[in-house]
Amino acid sequence: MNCLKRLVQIIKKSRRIVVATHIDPDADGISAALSCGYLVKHYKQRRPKLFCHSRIPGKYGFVLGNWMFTKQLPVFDLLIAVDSAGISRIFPDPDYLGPGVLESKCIVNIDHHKSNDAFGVLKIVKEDVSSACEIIYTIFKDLGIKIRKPLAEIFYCGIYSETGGFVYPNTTQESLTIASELVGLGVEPGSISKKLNAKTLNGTLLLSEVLKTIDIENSVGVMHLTRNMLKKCNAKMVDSEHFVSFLQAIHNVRVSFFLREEKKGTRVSLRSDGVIDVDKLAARFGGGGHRLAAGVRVKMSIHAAKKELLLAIHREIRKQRRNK
Ligand SMILES: [Mn+2]
Repeated sequence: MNCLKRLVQIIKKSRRIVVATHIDPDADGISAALSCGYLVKHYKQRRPKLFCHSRIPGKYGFVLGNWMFTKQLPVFDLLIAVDSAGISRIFPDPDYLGPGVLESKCIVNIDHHKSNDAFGVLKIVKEDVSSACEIIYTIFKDLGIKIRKPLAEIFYCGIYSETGGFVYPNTTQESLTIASELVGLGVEPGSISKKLNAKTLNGTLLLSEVLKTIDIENSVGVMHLTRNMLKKCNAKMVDSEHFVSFLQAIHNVRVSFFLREEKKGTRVSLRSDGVIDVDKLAARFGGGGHRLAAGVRVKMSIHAAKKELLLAIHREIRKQRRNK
């Protein structure tokens, strides 16, 4: 049976459906969950519950409309996981559910990460697409389900964000075609990019603090954010979501990473121009993502994490050069 037929059949026969996105959700993760919400509603005439272990950042309020995510996992017999390479991206604490719970449930895995570990009974995993939203948009089209403006905006937000506003290498003819179709359905690109790119004043002041920490060693750029800086600027961690792109944009910087001090350790965002695969590098420290953009949390201070990562990145660059 083809996998879309199977997806529809699973949705139709399930009673309690939860759509879940990953921790620290981004626009693609949130939009993918919302659009799956519309998909379920189309077949069940009622909304599924949406779950995310983290709070949804306030700036995505306009994407949510009158939908809501819960941080408390509802009882379910079907879990549709989106934009998540592994189930640990949804439930970071493996004991959260208790033993054997996941094994006894029906899980659908809709994702676009190369590192997807193929969990779930039904996997709709494609790597050569821009975003999770692109996969779900294609599902709607293939199933012949009409897309109205509110849903078109949700898809557009996911694809726009995941491609960095149609500039990252995952911007393809297909993703631009879909964006164009979404505009045809009433999406206004100017107003959406304005909303998605809006910054707070305190977030901008925080950026000025963080930029002072830039350090470039050969072609590797690094900078950091401490909890003190957050306090000083009265800013929030989510204000720093896009900061790493400033580092990676510097002439001659080929790999960059941004360290953020958390309560228990350091969160690292990595970017590469392709000289090394940062997904693989992050995986060595327990994280993941894509070849050119990845992330990881380490139980180290900023200082220790910077040292370890610089070492690992330089070693990897040398290895890649030797192999050429
Ligand atoms: Mn994504």
